Amino acid sequence: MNGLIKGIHKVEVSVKWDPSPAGQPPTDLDIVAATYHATDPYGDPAHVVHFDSRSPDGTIHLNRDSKDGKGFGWDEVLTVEFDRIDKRYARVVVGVVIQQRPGPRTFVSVINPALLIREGYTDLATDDFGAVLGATAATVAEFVRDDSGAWDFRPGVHGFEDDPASFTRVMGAHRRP
Ligand SMILES: [Ca+2]
Repeated sequence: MNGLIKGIHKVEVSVKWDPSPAGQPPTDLDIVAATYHATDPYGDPAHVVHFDSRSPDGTIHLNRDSKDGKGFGWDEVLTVEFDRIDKRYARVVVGVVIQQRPGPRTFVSVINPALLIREGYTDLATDDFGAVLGATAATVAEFVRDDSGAWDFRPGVHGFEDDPASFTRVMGAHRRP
């Protein structure tokens, strides 16, 4: 499940993890997404979507948010409706950030993290973040509009080890081929 997948219409990006052990600070992961202009696909994001900030056109939104990983099923779910994204935009990058409050944390201390990207009932990609244990954040999906106007999905988890406060600003360039 690691090659290019062509002709994407609507996807769900889901993340789950287990809560911190009793007595320890909560573990909080956040799904974020950024949209990029066709004229500058690796530059600054046109807009960044997180739980408190859906995309202005409503094509990207977080359906579910968790601050601690408690509860059953997927803790955070982001939906992207590619067929409705304006032609001005040609690229969408999705990432997962670990909150660094109250203390620094990387994936090595997140219990049982899991990623699922699917379209309808078809799983497009899964991951356990095992290759990015030292990262504070990671890009987990890249979607690019091709010359025909169709959207392609490029899977792959790429770790980011700097201060995640800067992650959403640079995560587009982070996946430059
Ligand atoms: Ca969260």
